[in-house]
Amino acid sequence: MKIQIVRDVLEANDQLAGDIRNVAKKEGFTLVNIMSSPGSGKTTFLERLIPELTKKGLRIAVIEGDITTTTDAERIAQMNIPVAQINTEPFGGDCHLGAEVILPALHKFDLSKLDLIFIENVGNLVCPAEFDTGANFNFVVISTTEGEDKPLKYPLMFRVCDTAIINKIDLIRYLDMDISLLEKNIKQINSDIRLVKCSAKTGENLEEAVNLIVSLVNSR
Ligand SMILES: Nc1nc2c(ncn2[C@@H]2O[C@H](COP(=O)(O)OP(=O)(O)O)[C@@H](O)[C@H]2O)c(=O)[nH]1
Ligand SMILES: [Mg+2]
Repeated sequence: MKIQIVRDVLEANDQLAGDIRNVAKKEGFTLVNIMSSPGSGKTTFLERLIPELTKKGLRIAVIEGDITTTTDAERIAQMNIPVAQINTEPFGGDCHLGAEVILPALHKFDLSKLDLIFIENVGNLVCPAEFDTGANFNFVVISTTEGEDKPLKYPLMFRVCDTAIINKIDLIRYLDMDISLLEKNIKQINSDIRLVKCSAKTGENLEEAVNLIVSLVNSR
């Protein structure tokens, strides 16, 4: 019985995720879901990326997911782009965003005026990977301070993502970490995943992420 309930929840979510992809196709926007553990640099990455993507002519909005607080949404709103905040605390403090909360958040925007919508998912390497948000592309941000073994410990996250952003490369020189081992572990879980190494803090190699996102939007 319990298993049946879980299956029903996931099936309902998958159906709504399909509806979201239909809305994206009809309205002509691309939806990119960004996931990571807390503190990997999702918001900093968006703060750096969005001005560059705007310069390339993309009209952008962000859906911010957190259990509580609007701090990230406030950081994003400073860039004068549309932001929708989802707090999961009123409905049980969910550790992920499901398609049922993404769909109404999308309708807060004037979708005809947008090319690209980012979701900053709740910081967590487990639950967000289990729920399809309806995104066209899934990114995981993994920072150098998290250790080389996380892809092996949290494989589903790396399996469902098409791109892994290895962030905080500016810190490597201070850390006892082997970045090639981290890359090897990510590829062991998902040999097709794209890897982009950058620093959202210093801006090092962010151009590669910018160009990648522009090409993903243009590919649709
Ligand atoms: N050194 C360094 N710090 C970073 C980098 N990216 C983010 N941070 C810092 O990491 C902390 C968490 O970043 P934040 O963007 O809030 O992470 P989030 O929880 O994934 O959204 C903040 O103190 C950021 O300044 C980076 O590339 N290098
Ligand atoms: Mg954040």
